[in-house]
Amino acid sequence: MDSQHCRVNGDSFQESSYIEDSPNKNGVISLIFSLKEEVGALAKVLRTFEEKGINLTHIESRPSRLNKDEYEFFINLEGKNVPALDKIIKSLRSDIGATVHELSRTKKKDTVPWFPRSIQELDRFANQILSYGAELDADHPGFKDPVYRARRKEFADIAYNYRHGQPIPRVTYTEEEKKTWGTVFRELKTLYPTHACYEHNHVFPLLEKYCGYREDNIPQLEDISNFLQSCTGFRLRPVAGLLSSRDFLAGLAFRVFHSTQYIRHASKPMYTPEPDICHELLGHVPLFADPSFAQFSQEIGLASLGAPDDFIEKLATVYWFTVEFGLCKEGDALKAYGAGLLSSFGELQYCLSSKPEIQPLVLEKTSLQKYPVTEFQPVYYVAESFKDAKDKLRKFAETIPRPFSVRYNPYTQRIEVLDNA
Ligand code: HBI
Ligand code: NLE
Ligand code: FE
Repeated sequence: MDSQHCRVNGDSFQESSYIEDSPNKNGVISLIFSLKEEVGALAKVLRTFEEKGINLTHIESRPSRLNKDEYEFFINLEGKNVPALDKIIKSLRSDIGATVHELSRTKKKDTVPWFPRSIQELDRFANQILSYGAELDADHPGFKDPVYRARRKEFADIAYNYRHGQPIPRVTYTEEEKKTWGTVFRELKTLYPTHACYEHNHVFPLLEKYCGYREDNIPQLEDISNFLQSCTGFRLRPVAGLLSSRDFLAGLAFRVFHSTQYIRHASKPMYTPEPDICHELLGHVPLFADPSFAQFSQEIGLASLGAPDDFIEKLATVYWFTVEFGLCKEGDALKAYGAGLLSSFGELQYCLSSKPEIQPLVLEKTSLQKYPVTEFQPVYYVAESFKDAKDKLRKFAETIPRPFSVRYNPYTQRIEVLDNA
């Protein structure tokens, strides 16, 4: 993809991944429209674009699923002349009777937010870090530590320069970093047999055998990514810090997990509010090797594509209370499967104590729950099983107001956009 698609670094703390394009600035706009099959129908439409001086950069066609005598077209165009484009869309609707859906990256009423349609397009997220990228916040334990800050910058550069398909660069961790990992690894391992769910305990020995999980070794993302691909098709991509919920969830739709590569500050091994390599490798990775959990995660991602902002917030909340902080039933016992629990020695003990409130997972309710991000959770939600969580999520996803549905094609690694009947 060319450089005009790239986002500007430093555009921080926006909840969604839109660019506020002014009409004169280049942006990409996608349209889906359908036409009755007849000679010259498409040519007529294309001529309108030509007359208004709008440059088309991509076009795809296919027979419509809904109407046998119609064709659907998906086009990308340069959003330089938005007023002219509005006129074209109006005339497509009124003069030709076409159904037109606009997928746009600009925040505008009645448009569907832009989303990646191929796995390569995830490259566009690389520079969209919300916080903590290399610039640490004042209350971060590493804020006053120049060595830690310089190190974080090295990791950020790996992530910024990474492109889909490349091997993830291997990192030589320092003695101090290895010591921090060793502490976290050792302490958590004593809790897993009693506190972690079955699937986590099932996969963990495989990671020790094949991926270098050891107290004295920080495993490499590339090795883990290859391992996960052989289990469930999930892969890792290095990321410099927190992405927006929209971008982060979109990755899951492609079975791509954005993983940090740096480690938490040595002063706080037992709990950190931001993701780090301990959180990703000890918390998330074991479960992405489980087929049912992998599918659940991907479905959250698919549900997020092109969804409106308020729905993204609900999905992010569901993600938070399942993938990050979920508990599940195992017979009469409760176990942790949330990655934020499985990577924090402090919170893993706390979540199964009598202190927090425990609620059944009911997405209509869970999706509205407020939560703190820098301390232990006051409430946890319990899933009956991953399958149950997935069934609930499918029902919930049907309530997303979207004029289309999506499907992932694993052969082409593309999202197929389907008409909603
Ligand atoms: N970004 N890199 C990264 N890692 C996460 O775990 C993450 C994120 N952005 C948002 C997010 N998690 C969640 O809070 C949900 O909003 C999806
Ligand atoms: N609190 C977790 C930990 O200390 O590992 C990280 C949570 C990231 C969302
Ligand atoms: Fe996480």
